[in-house]
Amino acid sequence: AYSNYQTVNIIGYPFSIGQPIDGVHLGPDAMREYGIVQRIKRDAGRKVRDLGNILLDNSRKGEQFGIVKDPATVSAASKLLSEKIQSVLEDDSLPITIGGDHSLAIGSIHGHTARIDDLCVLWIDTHADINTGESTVTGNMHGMPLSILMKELEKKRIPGFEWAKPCMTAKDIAYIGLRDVDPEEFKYIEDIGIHMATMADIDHHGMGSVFERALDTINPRRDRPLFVTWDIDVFDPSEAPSTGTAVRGGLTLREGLHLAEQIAKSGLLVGFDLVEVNPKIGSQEDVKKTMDTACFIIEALLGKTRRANVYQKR
Ligand code: 6HN
Ligand code: MN
Ligand code: MN
Ligand code: MN
Repeated sequence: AYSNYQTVNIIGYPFSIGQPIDGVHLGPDAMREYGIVQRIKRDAGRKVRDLGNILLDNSRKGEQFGIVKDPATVSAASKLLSEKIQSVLEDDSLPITIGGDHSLAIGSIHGHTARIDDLCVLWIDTHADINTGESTVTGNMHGMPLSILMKELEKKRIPGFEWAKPCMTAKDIAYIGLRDVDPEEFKYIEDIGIHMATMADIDHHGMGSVFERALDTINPRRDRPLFVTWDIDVFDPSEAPSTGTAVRGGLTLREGLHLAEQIAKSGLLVGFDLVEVNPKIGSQEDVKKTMDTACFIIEALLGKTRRANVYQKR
C-alpha cells in the first residue's frame, strides 16, 4: 500500500560536521554528476524530482559539549532536514535523502515520524550510531544520532536538540549489518533491547532470513510503514571504499541487493537515506565504484530487480 508512491523526491544534504574527514558534504553533488537521477528515471515509471541541496551551514565552529563536537551546528542542520522532509511528505511521494554524514538521520527520522504514524526503521550500518555524550570516544556526532531519537535514552540526550522530541522506542527499530559496535553502545542496545543482526548473523542465516527476522521483530503483521537509513559503510570496502569509517568484512553487493530488493518487495517503504559517500577518499576508481554501489542500492530500493532490467510493478 505504502509503496504506491508515484513521485520520488531527491534531497541533497551536503554536510560533514558530524565527522572529522573532509569531503562527505560533496556526496550529493558527486552522485548527481555520476548520474543517479538519470539512473532512477530510467524504467522507474514514476516522476523523479531533484529538489537540490538543502542550504546548510557546513562550517566548523569548534563549539563543544564535553568532547562532543559542534552539536549546535549538527542540530541546526538536521532541523532543516526534518522540516524539508515534512514539507515534501505529501501523499504519493517518497523522499530520498543523500548525505552527507549520518548525523542527518536525526532530521530524516524525526521528519518522517512527525508525518507518518507508527513508523518503523531499519538501520543498515557497520556501526550502531547510538553513542551518547557520556559514551562517545570520538566526539563525532555521526556516531550518535540514535541517542537523540530514542525515548529510552532521553535522560542522556545532549542539550541543543529540544526541537527533536525523542520519537523512537526499541520496538520501532532493528539493525542489520553491524560489525563495529563500541562496548558502551552494546550495553545500551542490550539494556534497551534493540534487535540487532550482525555480520555474523548474516553469515550464519543468510540475508533473506535475517531480513525476515528483523521484520518479525519490529513489524510482525507487515502493516507498519518502513523507513530505511542506509550507511554505505555497511558494504565491504571492496565494494564501497570511499567512505570515512570503512571496516573490512562487510556486505557483498549481492547481499545488499537482496536486502534492498526484499525491502522494495515488502511494499512498506516510505522513505530512505543513503549516507557517508565521500568522493574525496580513494582513487577516482574507488569513488566511482562506491557511487555505483550506492546507485545499485537506490534502484533496488525503488523496485528494480535482477529478473530483468525493469522496475517491478507496484
Ligand atoms: N557512522 N562508533 C564510532 C564513533 O565515532 O562513535 C564510529 C561511528 C561511525 C558513524 O559511520 O555513521
Ligand atoms: Mn552510520
Ligand atoms: Mn557506519
Ligand atoms: Mn531470499
